[in-house]
Amino acid sequence: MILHDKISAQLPAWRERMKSLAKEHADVVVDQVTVGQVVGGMRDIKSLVTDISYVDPAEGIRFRGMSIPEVLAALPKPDGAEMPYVGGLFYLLLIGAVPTKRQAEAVEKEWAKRAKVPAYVFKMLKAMPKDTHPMTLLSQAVLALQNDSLFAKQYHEGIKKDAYWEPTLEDAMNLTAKLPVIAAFIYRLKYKDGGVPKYDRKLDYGANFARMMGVEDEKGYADLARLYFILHSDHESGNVSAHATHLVGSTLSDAYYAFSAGLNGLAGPLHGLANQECLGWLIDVHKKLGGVPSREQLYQFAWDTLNGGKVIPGYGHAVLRVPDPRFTAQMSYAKAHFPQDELVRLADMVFDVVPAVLKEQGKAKNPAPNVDAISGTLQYYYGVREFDFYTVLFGVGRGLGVMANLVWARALGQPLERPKSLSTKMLEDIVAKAG
Ligand code: HAX
Repeated sequence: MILHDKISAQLPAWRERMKSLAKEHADVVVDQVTVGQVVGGMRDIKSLVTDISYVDPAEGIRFRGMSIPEVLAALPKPDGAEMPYVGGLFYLLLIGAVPTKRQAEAVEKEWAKRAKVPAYVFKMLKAMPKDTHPMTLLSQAVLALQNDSLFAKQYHEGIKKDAYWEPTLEDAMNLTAKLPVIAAFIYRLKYKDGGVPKYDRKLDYGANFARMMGVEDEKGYADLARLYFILHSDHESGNVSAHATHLVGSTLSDAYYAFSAGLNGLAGPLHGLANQECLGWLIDVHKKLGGVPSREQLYQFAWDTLNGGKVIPGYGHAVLRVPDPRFTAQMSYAKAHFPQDELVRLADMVFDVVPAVLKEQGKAKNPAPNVDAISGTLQYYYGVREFDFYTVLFGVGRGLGVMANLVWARALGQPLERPKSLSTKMLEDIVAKAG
């Protein structure tokens, strides 16, 4: 497989670099840790390593050193499409180079071969209560596939440590291939007629997803799906879904166990669930204020939300300190394709008004929009209007980033994670000693 051979060729050099850091420079100090960081959710403690993506607080995400606009311009596209192959993005994340069209298509072909979801998974999903949250269904489906893990099987047969990454790559390909099928199945099971059409080997990941979802404008939605999955794929290693996947994977749990854990983290309102909450907030504004409001009305509505003790979803970020380039990319897409849509106009006005309100309130370190401030609006336009499904879409995209990371974590022999905890008294003693 193309990805296997490319990783294999790079591996000796990466292993040398990692070995040199671990053996020769292990005592070099990276940073200090403050009491504020220890009691404050470990913000900014530099303690994870990944070469797949990096979030610059003042600039946003770069995938393998490339900004979002650079990625969207450089990756090859299916004929007639506006957005690149998702397979090309997966290649970039795993290999660290922009693929040719043929290479991106080779990844797409691998996915098409592996997309079939075993019938028992669908049967299990169908047996769940009708009001089960779609994220629960997605996480369950991923866990149910664990039975097929090649890594788990080969590990128990005694595979050598150096080769762990190879069945992990197989698991990563098998899992990412099935995610859009499972997601579309969940959508149709919960909100439509149930069942999905078979994966079409002639179509790419994005087009297949649009077809399986059964939306009206398949071509437009295929481009949105490509954009959405690419933008949501990776956001360095410290965010909850990536970190939970990595943490669980560090026990040598396989890709399925690890990603199911990551999805459970993504389901939280402070993380992936914010996209459904954000659109809910926009629609609330629209309904209560009778359409696109005046700036003054919106200003007051935002303050009412804050005074009600709630956060404004889609705004703020733990690392970023500027508007999220993933927000900007989606807003540009919406403005280019359907600028007159009322929710797009409203989201744009919110972008104008809410940062000022958050600044006045003075609490949020970053008053700018994050990825979730607009993503639901785009789905809504294409007729995917079931809010609680939106985090599932995020999950499909996030699968790409965390799986690429898991493959490299195995390839470089990243160890079991085990940070140290202190008691409150110990912290107080440290403070007293510092004077
Ligand atoms: N509205 C109101 N208050 C906000 C706020 C917002 N959008 N963003 C931050 N604040 C508040 C925090 O609640 C916190 O208040 P307290 O001191 O009373 O606890 C204070 O400002 C400082 O927070 P911070 O340091 O700026 O932000 P954190 O790193 O703690 O949290 C969050 C980052 C993204 C969780 C936060 O900004 C938030 O809750 N935003 C709204 C929810 C959201 O959009 N989540 C999605 C984030 C992107 C993502 O991961 N997607 O998956």
